[in-house]
Amino acid sequence: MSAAAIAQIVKTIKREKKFVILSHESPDGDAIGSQLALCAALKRIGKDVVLVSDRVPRKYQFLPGSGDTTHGLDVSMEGRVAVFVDTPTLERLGDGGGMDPIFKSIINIDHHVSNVRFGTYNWVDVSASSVGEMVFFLIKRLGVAVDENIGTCLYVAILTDTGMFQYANTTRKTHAVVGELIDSGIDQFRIYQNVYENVPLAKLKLLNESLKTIKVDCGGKLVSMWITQDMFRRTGATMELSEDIINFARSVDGCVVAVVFKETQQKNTCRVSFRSKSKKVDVNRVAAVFGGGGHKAASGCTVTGRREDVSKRVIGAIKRELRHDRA
Ligand SMILES: [Mn+2]
Repeated sequence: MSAAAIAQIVKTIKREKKFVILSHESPDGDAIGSQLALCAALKRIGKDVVLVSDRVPRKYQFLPGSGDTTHGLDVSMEGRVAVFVDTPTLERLGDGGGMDPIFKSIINIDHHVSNVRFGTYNWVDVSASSVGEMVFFLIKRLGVAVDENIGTCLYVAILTDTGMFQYANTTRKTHAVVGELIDSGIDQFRIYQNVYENVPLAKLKLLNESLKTIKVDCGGKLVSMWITQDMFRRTGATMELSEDIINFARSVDGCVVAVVFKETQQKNTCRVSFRSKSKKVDVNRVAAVFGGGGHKAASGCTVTGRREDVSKRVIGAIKRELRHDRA
């Protein structure tokens, strides 16, 4: 299945000339790292490539090529082959939603279990730690050598999607790929500093505020936190800076499911993120109740309603899923 999909994608890339590489809104390390690596590789084999991205988060702006991205889609994208990475559905495309009919064809490369196979060619490998890991194999299949620039982008993709190789999605294969990336000459220490030790003070202030809301339920198995619009205002932090605050809830002793509620600028609308620490507890299923999705161990959705109601409905859905945790 996978092998046939890769072969078709390689054939399509070799045959076509013009590409646009896209990913989901609010790009994470895997999205932007995979996009940049693939973009560099396609350019190396003489392709005309455009990379479309939401604003690149500050901590990824050191990545080679990150200054060369375009916002949103326009008519100049017409007739190009679209390559989507790390994007489970076209709804998560943000700005570009609804623009898909303009593409000549769509290549969909992803590892989300919730991927809806929207592409002309779909390569979805839920066993891959990250799309970065998949793109590494694709680049090799295209006959492009992984140099330091490509290696740096792929390393960031893998590093961030595995939570620094700590999550259950980290495999022997992941480490084998990383071994090859190290051989390409990447500077892991510099990458680590850029991604993890470059924290704006506003983020720590936001963390401080949100930690005050931490609450445990279900005998300690469910740990939840809130980040309100008021907190964003008081601390001057942006939504982007709230990205990994959920890891503090997740790290609590005995926690099985961590959930963070983030109020968006839209009235009565929350972005809800989930993490599961148990193989038996599938938070993709929880997010799906509210029209969202993701992975078994990490997912998200958007829920509308008053604060207390949103909290009650979401925690109710988690409680039902937590029944699977009883050994
Ligand atoms: Mn990913």
